[in-house]
This record gives sequence, C-alpha cells and structure tokens, in this order.
Amino acid sequence: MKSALFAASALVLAGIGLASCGKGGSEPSAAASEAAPEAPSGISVADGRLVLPAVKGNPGAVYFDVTNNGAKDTAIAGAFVDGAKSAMLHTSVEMNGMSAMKDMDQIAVAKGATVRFAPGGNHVMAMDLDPALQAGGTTEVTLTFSDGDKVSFEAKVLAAGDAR
Ligand SMILES: [Cu+2]
Repeated sequence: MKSALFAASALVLAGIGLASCGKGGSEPSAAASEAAPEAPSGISVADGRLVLPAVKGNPGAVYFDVTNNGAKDTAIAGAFVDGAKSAMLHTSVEMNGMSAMKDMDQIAVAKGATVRFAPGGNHVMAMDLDPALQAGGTTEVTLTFSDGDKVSFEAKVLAAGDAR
C-alpha cells in the first residue's frame, strides 16, 4: 500500500515538476519575517505539522486544519514552507484503485467551513527539504490566499513513522 502510494507520487511529481518550479510560494523567508503577514480576517489554522519523508530526498507533507470564520469565501492559492525549496498544493485522489496526487491551483475554504489538510486528502507538498529540519522541531508555514492575504503558523516536524 505504502509503496504503491510512493510509486504514484513519483509519477505525478515527474509530470508536474517542471511546470511547478516557477510558481508557488517561494518567497524569501527574510521578507516574511520582517513583517508578520496580514492574516485574512476570520482565518485560523490549527494542528499544523510537517511529516518528513521516509526516504531522504523525497518531499515531506504539511497537514493542518484551516477555518474560515470571516465574512466571505476564500481559497488557498499558495504555500511557503520554511526549510523547503518549494511547496505545492496537492490533493490525493483515487485513480484505478491506486492513490495518486493532483496539483491544485487553489483549495477553496468557504465561509464558515473548516478544511482539513490530512493524510489521504489535501496537503502541502514540501520539496527539497533542508536537512536541518528534524523530527521534534518546528518550522513556519505561510499560506497565501486568492486575494493575496497571508497567514503563517508553526508546524511541528514529525518523523515519517510518527502518528500523523
Ligand atoms: Cu503531494
């Protein structure tokens, strides 16, 4: 099961790798730390965690719950993970009985909704992880919304085998 998932992931990543290089949340972390990003009103994030890959060099996955108690629908349009060279919005889909990952331009967070980023579903794929990211540590994740607003949160770094 697990190996099938990884095989499917590699396939998807090979297909989208080039196209995704130039976009997404690669902003310099220096800029992010100068001024706290302005969070969209009513948006909150809970339970952030980055799960390290079982095999070094593979991407990690970031999971969290995002809640929109604001006045309007919004969507997550990009992500930046401190310690990752790039980050992409993915969702897991079932294809021919196998789990595969799909690149998402946006993931909607409707007014009043909580959207879960969790194993088997939505996640932020974190590419080219800095070896300094170790289980037991934390890193900062920044989500960019469709209107340009941003929200940052701390994610716990988990080993591949940890409970997610
Ligand atoms: Cu993925």
